[in-house]
Amino acid sequence: MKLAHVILLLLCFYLSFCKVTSTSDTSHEDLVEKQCLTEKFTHLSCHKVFCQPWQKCIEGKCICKLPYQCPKNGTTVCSTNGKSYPTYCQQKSLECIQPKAKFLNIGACTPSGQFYVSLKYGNNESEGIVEVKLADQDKKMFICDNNWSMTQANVACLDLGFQQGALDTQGEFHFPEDHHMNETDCLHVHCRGSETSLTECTFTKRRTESYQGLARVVCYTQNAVSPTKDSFQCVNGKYIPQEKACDGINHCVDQSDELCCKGCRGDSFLCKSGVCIPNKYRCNGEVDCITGEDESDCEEVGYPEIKEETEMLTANMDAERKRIKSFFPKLSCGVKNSTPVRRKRVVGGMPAQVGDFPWQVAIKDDGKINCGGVYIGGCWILTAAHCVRASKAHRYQIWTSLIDWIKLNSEIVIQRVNKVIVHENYNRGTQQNDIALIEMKKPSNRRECMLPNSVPACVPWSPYLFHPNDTCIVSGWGREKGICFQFVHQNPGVGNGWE
Ligand SMILES: [Ca+2]
Ligand SMILES: [Ca+2]
Repeated sequence: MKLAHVILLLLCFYLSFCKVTSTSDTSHEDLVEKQCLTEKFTHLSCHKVFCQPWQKCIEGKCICKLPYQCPKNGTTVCSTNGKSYPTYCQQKSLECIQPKAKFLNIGACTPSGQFYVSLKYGNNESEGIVEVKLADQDKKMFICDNNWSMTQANVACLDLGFQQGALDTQGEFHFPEDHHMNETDCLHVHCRGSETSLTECTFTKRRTESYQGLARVVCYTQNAVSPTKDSFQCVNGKYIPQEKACDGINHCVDQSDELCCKGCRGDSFLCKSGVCIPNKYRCNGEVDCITGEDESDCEEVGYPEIKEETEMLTANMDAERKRIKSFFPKLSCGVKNSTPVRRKRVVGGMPAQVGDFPWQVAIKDDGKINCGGVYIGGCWILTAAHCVRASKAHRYQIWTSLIDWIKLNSEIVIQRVNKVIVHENYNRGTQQNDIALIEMKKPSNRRECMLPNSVPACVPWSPYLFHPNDTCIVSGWGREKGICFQFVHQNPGVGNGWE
């Protein structure tokens, strides 16, 4: 066979291979939701993503917590300002307020413990082969290039003061001729992408090592890139290629390339909130989508853990971040007590069973039940403003666990009302802002209201929880065959009037 034939054969093979793998290729499709971009969402937009454990969500923005608002449990952490802090969360909350004081190492500060990262053999100071010196080691080491990606590269550039992270993880940099090094002697680093310094990532060394390439980076500088029609502009001003948006990888550093997506490309997963997350975050035991679906239907998905012989050189701060999160209150709303039983539903309403809607309450006014309400936790009930009057709080009773108004069930608990708060802009004529809160009376010897059979409904924590065409269920009391029942309506679930 002639050489030309061999090349042709290889080309055919290559093309057919490409054809097979590109059936779901979305690399050239624009998956970005243009309208959403005008909102300028970033990693600090808590209607789209969760805040860090050292931040709190106020009106859609992640704000720094104060150190005392962190959980107390944890290990001492040393910061680059030379001070030790009792926990990682406290150090990060202070760093959030004063960004110069970064994480240095776990444990107390030591006089010699400095970490630094530098770029070697580049053509200028914004590029090169990545070299680090870990806080508790004397020797400088290079980083291996397997597992080296934009996630790691962005953190390295950020650490070096390039606020927009990395441009590329490639680059032709050569060792000087007289340089001799053992290229198996490099470190592995794993970052989550939200770190502000490379020392916050986990460094490991594999025990058995063969020849490795070394990690390279070109950091992003303003004049490094001129935008084209195929560029995506991040909220922080960085330009990235259009096809790097909506692929689950945070190229922008501020995550703005992953927050306005109608689909996701590559190895990533689309949250209902329009956010692309890496596929490896699916069913990993941590809720990453603000709408929670990355952790639902997880039975079949499970990745076997590949154990490699590695030596941990620095602490795993990502595990520490997850541990801090585990101290926060768990989601305790919107989940009913009873095990769900599959039943056929009738459009138009059907009787409910005990425990089906444990947040549903009835508001009794002068012996009649005219309105329902929703228990939202603590002593609070949410209802419609047209159902109540602030001046008549003493008249109302809250009946919980009521199923049948004619045949009273044994689970019912009756609560007195302390206060009614009607929306300050409620308009009785137009029914605008038709919403009110009812505070129930606490038992005299208790600090909280006790509702043994009730579970609070979730108050939406993001406007992206619900979408057009989502199926909703409306619960309340209605008349069915002349008897008063708690009933449910399935789609079309419009309206809130179940009087
Ligand atoms: Ca991306
Ligand atoms: Ca997850």
